[in-house]
Amino acid sequence: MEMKQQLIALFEKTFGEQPGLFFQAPGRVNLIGEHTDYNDGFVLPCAIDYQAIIAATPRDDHKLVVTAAAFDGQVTEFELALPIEPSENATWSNYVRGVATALLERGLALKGANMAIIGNVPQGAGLSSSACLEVCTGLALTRMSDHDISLKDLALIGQEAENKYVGVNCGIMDQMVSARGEEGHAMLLDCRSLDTRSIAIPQGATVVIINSNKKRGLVDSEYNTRRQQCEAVAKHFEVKALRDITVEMLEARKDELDEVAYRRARHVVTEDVRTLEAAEVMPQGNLKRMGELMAASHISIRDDFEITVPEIDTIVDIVKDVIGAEGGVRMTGGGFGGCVVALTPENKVEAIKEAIASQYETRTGLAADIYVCKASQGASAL
Ligand code: GAF
Repeated sequence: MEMKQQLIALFEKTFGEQPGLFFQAPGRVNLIGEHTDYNDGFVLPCAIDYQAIIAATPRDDHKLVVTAAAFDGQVTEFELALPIEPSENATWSNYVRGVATALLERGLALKGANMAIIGNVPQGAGLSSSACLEVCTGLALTRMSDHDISLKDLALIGQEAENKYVGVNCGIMDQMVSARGEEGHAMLLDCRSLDTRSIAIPQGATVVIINSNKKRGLVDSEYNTRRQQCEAVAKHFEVKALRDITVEMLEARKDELDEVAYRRARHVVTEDVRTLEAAEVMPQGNLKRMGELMAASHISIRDDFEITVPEIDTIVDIVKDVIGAEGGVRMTGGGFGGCVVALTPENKVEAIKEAIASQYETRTGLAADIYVCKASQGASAL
């Protein structure tokens, strides 16, 4: 059954009525610019054709009653008034509760609703299943209460929910591209000004995601540690963020830093340079240069930022052998497991699938999943 049909069936079963409204927000894959967003730097992600969908109808009271297909149709409810307590037995709903809290804290009154949620973004794979749920929830809650707030603000509200309510100190990339992605394009996002530029994915090139299915361990604590390490170097240089340091500045004062701090910072400042170049060469169809930049990015997150795992490095090696100089491959997302992204000519996709099928499990004991994606539009009413 198609995902929307499943959602309608869940809604009818739970609430005994037809849903009136539908909203969607996509997951994302980051082509390049990793762990640069919270350093006020540059990122180049695209929204993908995997998404969260919400079906909803308004209620006459101020209660939000919500169910999720991925959690056996578990139902949870709360009043749309501050404070909203986190749920201990329906923890998935804390994304919804966090977004409602952030909206109410901005002084936006929210009308009650019945809501059902479904999605096909793999959870915990680094493809932003939580960010798209946050953005989709924000869109549904505001549109149903006649608040016409911008997609950019919805992204900021989603990030606030994740930072304050869920406790992951993430940057703005995931929510922003889920809210504002454009079909056929990646988004160059300046994470300081929040200015964006649409960057065309070249004709004939395909975005392929390979999920290592390696369980991501310690990801939140390691993520927050990396962020603190970056902030400490920025403080040492007496600048607001690593965005304000060039590669030359870092090299000139390298001896003032301990070795790990230096490598963390070197990843970030060199990644910004690579990301800006990628935004120039990709729309020109220069997959060869794009491949070099993605390869350098992967080495940098592996050796300097130390957020890859052997399974991920294995996939990168397998795919690199298949595509050679005709595209790029690197780990994508927060790290410590998750996914690899390849930007490759369409005619390499079958060979990538075959190489992964014949080598990955033998080398790691895990089976990978492969998603051939289209760069998609951001959040919308359906
Ligand atoms: C996670 C975070 F949520 C993003 O903000 C970003 O920092 C990313 O990791 C790494 O680039 O997805």
